[in-house]
Amino acid sequence: MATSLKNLSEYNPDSVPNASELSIGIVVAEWNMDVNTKLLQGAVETLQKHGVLEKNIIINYVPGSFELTYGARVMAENYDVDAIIVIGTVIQGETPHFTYICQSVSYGVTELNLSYDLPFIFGLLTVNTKEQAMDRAGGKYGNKGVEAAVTAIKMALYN
Ligand code: DLZ
Repeated sequence: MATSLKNLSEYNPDSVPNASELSIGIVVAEWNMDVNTKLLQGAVETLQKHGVLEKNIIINYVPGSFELTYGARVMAENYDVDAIIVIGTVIQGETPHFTYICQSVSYGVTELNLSYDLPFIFGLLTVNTKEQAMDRAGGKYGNKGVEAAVTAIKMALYN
């Protein structure tokens, strides 16, 4: 479904289990940090809303989205977390860079999901313009960070 038909912040709170026992890792890319800060804020607020303690939210940073896979793997190896969200924003430019980065992150996150007994959540915006990114980082189409946090809680308690 196209994002323009869905508000990323809308969900049924009753469908989200209590998360007070969970620890959640978040890896954030520094490229497009103005957008990613809003995604991170949406994710953290949503985790806390459902009971995750501030001390149990571990946040690490990597230079760009391409490095998210490695950052998430290092977090999985070094922290006792129940799910890991990767947050980044890739904006289409004039070169094929966009395609390579998006493919790399989606492939990398899939690989991590298959390699670890731990869910890795895809909190990556892949958009054509900065405006489209802001629309999905707390703007008119909601906040992808909220969606990623809800997904992380559900998948951490998935059985
Ligand atoms: C190089 C690059 C470009 C062109 N665009 C983005 C982007 O839109 N979003 C993002 O998160 N990172 C970008 N990067 C940086 C790469 O992800 C990576 O950090 C560098 O290529 C170094 O490996």
